[in-house]
Formats: sequence, structure tokens, C-alpha cells
Amino acid sequence: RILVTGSSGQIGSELVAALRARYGEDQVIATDIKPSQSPAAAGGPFELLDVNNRQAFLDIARKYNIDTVIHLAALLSATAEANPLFAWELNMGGLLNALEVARELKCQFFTPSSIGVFGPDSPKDLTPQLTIQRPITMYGINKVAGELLCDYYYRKFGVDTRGLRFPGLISYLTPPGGGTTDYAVAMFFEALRCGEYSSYIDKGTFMDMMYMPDAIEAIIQLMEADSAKLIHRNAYNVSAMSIDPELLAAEIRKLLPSFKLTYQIDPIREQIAQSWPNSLDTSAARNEWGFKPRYTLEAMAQDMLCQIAARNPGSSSDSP
Ligand code: VAH
Repeated sequence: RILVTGSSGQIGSELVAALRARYGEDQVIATDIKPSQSPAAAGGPFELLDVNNRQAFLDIARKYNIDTVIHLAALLSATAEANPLFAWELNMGGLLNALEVARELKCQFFTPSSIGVFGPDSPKDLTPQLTIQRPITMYGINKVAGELLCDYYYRKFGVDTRGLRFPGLISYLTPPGGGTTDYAVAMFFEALRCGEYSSYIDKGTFMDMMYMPDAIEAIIQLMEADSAKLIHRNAYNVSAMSIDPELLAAEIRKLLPSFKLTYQIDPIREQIAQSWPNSLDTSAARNEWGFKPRYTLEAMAQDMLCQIAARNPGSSSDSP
């Protein structure tokens, strides 16, 4: 059985649904600090869990006889930057508890890392799998420490830890959750709601992105991969595209010709975005476990607009 923390979040709500479809509804225990609202995660066991409560974490894992921990509960980059001490406590304390549960119950383990592990000194273009990691954000520090902690639990305790350095993830099911890349999610919703969007990230600021279905597929593919083939295990660079607000707006205009993009730069999130890579080298993921994203920018934009329009009928004059 699989225990998922942060199951109501951007990744969690879609991952729980996908895992339940693949392994059976009663095989996936969704947990979160707040009751689950997302329809995607409905239809299976749910438990309230504060990941900073190690005993409660252990009790739930034992109650359901867990053999896999997928730890998603965390603060994202912009929220963490506004609350650095709480971010350290939740992002690191929660991860340590999750690793301790996996060690005690001999579970397989997954937690996401991020392009946020890289900083201004990392190579910006085709950022290598193995390179300088000196992030300037609390979130990035948490993710670098998290990658090293997961490697440590693998080497010292034999926990089968695995991770992915996610780019900005774009999905239509859950609202943006305090990330720096979330402008790319908001742009789709605003394009359909009112035909315009004012971006807090500047034109020419490129970041890696990926459509959520490709992220979900990558997690399942990695977790089912042969452990002997995993050299880098914590955590693989994965990405499907490198975009800036202008490229995304041009794709939206193919379907909504009157869409208008303006700018109202948020200096904090712009500084975070500029400290991250423009594009990642994903060859380790491709070579070690066959990573192959399906959605291009064009296919993602089409699906996002159609899916959002289908959920919000009559939302835009020239809907796709
Ligand atoms: C964030 N969406 O913006 C997350 C992610 C690479 C970005 O870590 O914080």
C-alpha cells in the first residue's frame, strides 16, 4: 500500500487519482493536513496528517501496512521565501519524518526535488545532472539538503529512495500553490476568464516547464524502474520545455487570438526565476529509466485551454 502526504496539493491531487486507477483505490492512502477538497483524489482512504508529527505518521503507516511512502507535503518557493523558518521546519522536519517512517517500515520512498536546487553559479543552459548547487532561496536550500538526505538514507540504511527535479508543473485541476512558475498556470485561467493576464515574471525569463500528466507518468515510471539501473536516484533532472511568458502567450493566441499579455513584475519571484536554469539536461533520466515526456508546448496549451473551458462553460468569447 502507498501512503501519499500532501495529497490535496498540485501534484498530490492528480497523483493519488492516477495511483488509485493503476493499483486499486484501497491501495493508496491519501493524507494531508487539511481535508481533501479535490475530486481527483476522492474515492479511497483519507487520513488527516501533520507530517511534523512523527508518531502520527508512523501510526498511520502501520495502520495501513504501508510499503511505499510518497512524500509531497511542502511549501513551494515563493511561500517558503515569505516564511523561511516555517519552511525549514516543514520542508526538512516533514522530510526527515517521512524518511524515518520509510526506514522503520522498510518502504520504497519518493519525494520531489526541483529546478530550485540550482542557483546563479549553476550553468544556465542545459544544466547538467551533476553540477554546482548553490540556490539563493530557502526552498532551494531545502531541496538540496533533501536530495542529500535521501541519498544518505539510501547509502546508510538501504532505503530505496528516488526523486525527480521537477520544473514548473502546469495543471488545470488545482489552483496555483505559491510557486514561482505558477504564472504559467494562471495565464491559462485568466486567458479564458477575461482574455488578458498581467505576468509577474518578465519577458525573456526562461524556465523549464512540464505538463502534469507527464510529471505523474514520470513518477510512476521512476518508481517501477529497476533499482540497479538508477545511478543518480536523488534526483533526476526532468523537463519537457523551456518557456518565457511571451512564448506561452503566443501559443495561447493560436486558440484565443485576442489574448492580451501585460507585465507587473514581482521583484522577489523574478529574482528567484532568474536564479534558476533556462533549460535542463535530462539525459540521465532518459538513459537510466526511459524518461520521455509526451506533451509539447503546443499540445499542452491546447489541452489546458480545452480542459479549463470544459470545466468553466461560457468562460471566454472566442473559446477554443
Ligand atoms: C515552484 N512550482 O515554483 C514550484 C517548482 C520549479 C518550480 O519547484 O516553487
